[in-house]
Amino acid sequence: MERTFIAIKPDGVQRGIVGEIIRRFEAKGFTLVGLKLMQANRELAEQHYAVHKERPFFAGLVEFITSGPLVAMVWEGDGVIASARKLIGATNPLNAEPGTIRGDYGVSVGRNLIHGSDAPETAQQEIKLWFKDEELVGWQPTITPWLYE
Ligand code: IDP
Ligand code: MG
Repeated sequence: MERTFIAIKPDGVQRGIVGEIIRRFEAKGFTLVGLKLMQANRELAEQHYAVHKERPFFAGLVEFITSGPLVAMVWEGDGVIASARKLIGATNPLNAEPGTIRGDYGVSVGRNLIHGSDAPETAQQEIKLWFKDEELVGWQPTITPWLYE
């Protein structure tokens, strides 16, 4: 089954919507296979956002993402990478549809609450970057037959 890396950024933790975000992924039918509260160091943040290192917002982004606790997660399910991006909404919360996490809770691109991997290759890289193998638990919820035919 497909897996994706999701992080509730420090603003999401400070805003007190960790439970609400996890609830949305659970309610959708995805399976939590990794979860930890942590504060990312500069090296980890720079590696995670390496693709953006030439962008003008890079320094501020790394500063922000390392500024406090975040919640790192791995979620599993059929099509979870693309579906999570839909649950999350557009990068700029002002463009994100109501009903999405960024659309419901955010107002600015630099404080958009949550990260989700954008493709299978990045999902694999990010999961490896943020989690050790032994921190991930493969399990099958007993409700699986009620989610998949
Ligand atoms: P994504 O998180 O929706 O995949 P990306 O384009 O990959 O969006 O950008 C990564 C992160 O960088 C965004 O989630 C946001 O936190 C930050 N970011 C992107 N564009 C800007 C900007 O123009 N100003 C400030 N921060 C930005
Ligand atoms: Mg991205």
